[in-house]
Amino acid sequence: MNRIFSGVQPTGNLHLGNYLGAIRNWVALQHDYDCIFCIVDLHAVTVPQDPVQLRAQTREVTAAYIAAGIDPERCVIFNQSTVPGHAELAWLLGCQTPLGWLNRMTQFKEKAGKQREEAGLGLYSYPVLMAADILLYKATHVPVGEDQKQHLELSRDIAGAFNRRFGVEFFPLPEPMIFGTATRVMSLRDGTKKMSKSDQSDYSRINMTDDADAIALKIRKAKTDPNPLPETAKDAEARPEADNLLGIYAALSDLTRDQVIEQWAGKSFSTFKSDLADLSSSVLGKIGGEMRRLLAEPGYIDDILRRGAERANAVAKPHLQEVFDIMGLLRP
Ligand code: AQP
Repeated sequence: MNRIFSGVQPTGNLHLGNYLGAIRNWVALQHDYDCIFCIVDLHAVTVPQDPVQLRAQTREVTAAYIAAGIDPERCVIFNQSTVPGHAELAWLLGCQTPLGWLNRMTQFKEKAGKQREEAGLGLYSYPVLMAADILLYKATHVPVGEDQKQHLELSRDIAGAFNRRFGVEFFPLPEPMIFGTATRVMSLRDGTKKMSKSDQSDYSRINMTDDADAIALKIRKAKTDPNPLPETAKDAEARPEADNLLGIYAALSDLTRDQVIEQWAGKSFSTFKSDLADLSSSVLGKIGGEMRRLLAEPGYIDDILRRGAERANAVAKPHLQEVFDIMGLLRP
């Protein structure tokens, strides 16, 4: 069976983008693939984290996976730092990765910004760790949002470079799976920026744990232009904030973007926004409630992570052993 690996960073408030761009798709895929879902805490520490918050957020992401419908019996759920193979393979693959490849990564440029000289080495080599995450399990498919496309391409390049360098067909080239109508959910305050956990403005994102009032307020305040809703897909494309809300509506209601445009063409934003708020609350309300219930039982969550780590280690260790052998690293 083909294998999926994917993950979310425990870096703050999980939002509608993480849900629609990633977690929701995983729920649908879990029946057809051998699935490994990680809480990527080693990625989180590429920027400063408060240790107390990091622990809490790791449990929160785990709760979100389960509350959204990922079955912890069927799928492996674990946090990355409990499987040492991720860091070990990242080192070995880093030794095969030219600096020029990493210099092209736009996420580093965006996250480091003007503080490039102060940014940590981990932030720079983040995509190598991501390649290691995937290749450690010889995953064949990686469902992610649009923002991770470049990193996925690099993972394929690194896998290919390793295979060529040692003359083997060891790592499969992982296929990105970017699908759904909301592969890139944008900020509610700025249709040119993606919805993000680290955005300073609370009104920019809908959190997975927001209640109905918070969701309604954020959608009401979402930036739109003064015109009625677009009449055509072309018109929508030229209006990023409207297009974003239409995409969210389509994803939450399992309709195509064109169907939603047709349904709301020329109507006022106020009725559309109130409908969108109801739709968002009905989907996220259930998940948020279940997350709160699970988070009240940290022992249950930790048990799932512990069992997940055992299962992940059992897959990872033999692969890493083979990498050592291929590279000539003696294990006396
Ligand atoms: N806005 C988004 N639209 C669609 N998909 C998204 N994803 C993230 N933001 C959007 C997808 O969610 C998965 C997990 O993302 P992540 O936690 O690893 O980190 P990120 O991509 O850096 O996401 P954030 O939430 O924006 O975090 P910060 O603020 O820390 O950078 C991935 O599959 C991602 O594609």
